[in-house]
Amino acid sequence: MNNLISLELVRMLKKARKITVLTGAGTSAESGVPTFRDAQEGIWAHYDPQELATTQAFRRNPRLVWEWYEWRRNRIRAATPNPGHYALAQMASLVKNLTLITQNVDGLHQLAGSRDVIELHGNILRNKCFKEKNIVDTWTENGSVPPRCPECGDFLRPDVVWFGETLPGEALKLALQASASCDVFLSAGTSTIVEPAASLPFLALRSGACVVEINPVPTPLTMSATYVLSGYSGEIIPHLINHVWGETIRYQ
Ligand code: BV8
Repeated sequence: MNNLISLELVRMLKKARKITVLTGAGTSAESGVPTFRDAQEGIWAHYDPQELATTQAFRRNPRLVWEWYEWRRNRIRAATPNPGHYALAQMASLVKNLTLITQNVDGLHQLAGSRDVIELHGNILRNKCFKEKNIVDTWTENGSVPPRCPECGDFLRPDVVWFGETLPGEALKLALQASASCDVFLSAGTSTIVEPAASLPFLALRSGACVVEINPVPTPLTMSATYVLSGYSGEIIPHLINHVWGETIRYQ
C-alpha cells in the first residue's frame, strides 16, 4: 500500500486548507451494501436499477418499486459502517476544513460519525408523499403497498432522487461550491457516471485542486486525476489517516 501514496501526496494532504470528498456506492460495498451497478440478487437480478429508480417505474408499478426499496432498506439496516466510513469521519477532525458529499442514500457516513453530510441523492431510510413531497415519518399500516400518505391518501415513496429528477437545490449548490474551492478533492467509490455528481471532480480539477481517485477499477476520471489509488476505500482511507496524519482509526 505504501507505494500507492507518494511523498508528494502526503505533503498535499497535510498542507491542504480545504479537502472535499465525494463518495459513491463503492464506499459502502465493504459494509455489504450492493453497489448500484453490481448485479442485483434473487428476484431483483432481472431488473436494472436505473429502470426501477424512476418516477415512471413507480407510476407503472408502485408495489414493485416499493418492494425493491424495502429489500434494499433491509440490506442497509443490517449493514454497519466500514473502516473507510470511520476514517472519513476521523479525517474531519484532522483537516482544517473538510466537506463530505455523498451520492449514497444509506446514511452510513452519519452512522460512522460524519456530520453535515451533503446527501446529493437523498436518503433511502426516509419516506415522503408521492404527490406533496413532504416527509412522512409515521402512517397507518392498512395493507396498502406502498403505504398511503396520512394527509392526502396518495402513495408514499422513498426520499431519494430518481433518474430524471433534479437534485435537492441546496445540496447541489453546497457541493458545487465545495468542489470549486478545495485544495484536494478525494473521489472514492464512484463509477463517475451519474450526473451531475460525476462532474464535481472535473470542476475541482478546473479550479486547480489536486484530485485523488480511490477505486479498484478505472473510471472516466482516472485519466484526468492527479493521483489514482487503486484499491478498496475501506483499506486505503484508513491507511491515509495513518500514513499522512499518524493516527489509527477510532471506531465509535
Ligand atoms: C438530474 C438514488 C436534471 C436512487 C441515484 C447530464 C447532466 C444532468 C443529468 C444527466 C446528464 N446526463 C444524463 C443525465 C441523466 C441522469 C444520469 O446521470 N444518467 C446516467 C446514467 C448517464 N441523471 C439524473 O437523472 C439526475 N438528475 O440531473 O436532473 C436532468 C434530468 C434529466 C436529464 C438532464 C438533466 C439524478 C441522478 C440521481 C439518480 N439517483 N440514487 C436510488 O438509490 O435508488 S444515483 C445512483 O447512482 C446511486 O445514488 C449511486 O450512488 C449513484 C452513482 O453510482 P455510484 O455511486 O458511482 O455507484 P456505482 O455502482 O455506479 O459504482 C460503484 C463504484 O465503486 C465502481 O466504480 C466500483 O469499481 C467501485 N467500488 C466497488 N467496491 C469498492 C469500490 N471503490 C472503492 N472501494 C470499494 N470497496
